Amino acid sequence: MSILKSISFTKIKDGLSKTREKLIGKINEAITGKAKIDLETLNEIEEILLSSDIGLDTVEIIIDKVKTSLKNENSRSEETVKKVIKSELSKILEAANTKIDQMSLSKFKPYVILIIGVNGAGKTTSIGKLAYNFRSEGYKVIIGSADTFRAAANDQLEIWARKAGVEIIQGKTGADPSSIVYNAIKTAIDQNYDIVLLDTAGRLHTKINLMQELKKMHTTINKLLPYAPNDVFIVLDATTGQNAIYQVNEFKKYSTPTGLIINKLDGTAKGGVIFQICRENKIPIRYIGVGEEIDDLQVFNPNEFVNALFE
Ligand SMILES: Nc1nc2c(ncn2[C@@H]2O[C@H](COP(=O)(O)OP(=O)(O)OP(=O)(O)O)[C@@H](O)[C@H]2O)c(=O)[nH]1
Ligand SMILES: [Mg+2]
Repeated sequence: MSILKSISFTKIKDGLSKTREKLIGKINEAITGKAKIDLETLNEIEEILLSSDIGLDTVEIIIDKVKTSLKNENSRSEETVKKVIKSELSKILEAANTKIDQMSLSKFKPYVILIIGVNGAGKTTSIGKLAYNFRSEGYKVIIGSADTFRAAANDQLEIWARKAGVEIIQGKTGADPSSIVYNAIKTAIDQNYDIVLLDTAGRLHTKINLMQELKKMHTTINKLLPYAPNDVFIVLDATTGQNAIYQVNEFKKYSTPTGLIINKLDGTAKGGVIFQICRENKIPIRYIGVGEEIDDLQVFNPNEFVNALFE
């Protein structure tokens, strides 16, 4: 897959407008027209960064860097401040995302992606959007609806599958999720599908039985395809802020996540949480959700993200 193909800079920019207003807009207000950046202004900037959920450690690092560069510069200009903040934010995202491989879709057939996360994070919508993205690139996609926990889950996923124009394998509410996982993968093998997307029930780390069910799904997948799943994406809701970091750590105990999908960035002014997530978890962000439409899932690219914030 040419992963950059599905990036729409405009969508990312629009989706980040709340965070941009709160973060960059406020910083601009604080520094505009100041001939010299004084301590009071730096404190103000620190407050602004903190208020968008960037996280204390990260903010301290940024402010230190700004101070150092202001000392070294002859001109204590507003441009210097913005340049340093932008470069520090980029570094954080790049450090956590250096290991993004091009998905080796051509090497594995079927390529299996398991989607996990807490209730309401946006798993099902992400599956619909991913299915749409992959199908648009010419892949033959099948969805396994392994959320048998909630009665409405099947219908919801079926609507998305129809929108994306892909096949779906479902089971009855209350059925063993692993049985649907099995059927979906078996069908994919028999009928020559390229990609299997597996939706799962929302599960909280406190629900041990649900977390253990995840392990079972992994075993089932392995029975049919020893190399799979190729990817396990944890879906996070950006509006939950700091708690997202905790969720990732809990899911790591029961699964082997390869990437993150951060949703609902359009609905929050605290999109800065993405920097903290990158600093804390060494798992690359693969996609970001910036809206509820089928084409609102964007491939995550650190540079594009920071550029969109500062645009
Ligand atoms: N604004 C916005 N809404 C989103 C985004 N992603 C998901 N949503 C909305 O979030 C709500 C929950 O999404 P689902 O996909 O059903 O979440 P889920 O993780 O499958 O939920 P459960 O199956 O109940 O655990 C829906 O109303 C989605 O439309 C996003 O990027 N932006
Ligand atoms: Mg769901």
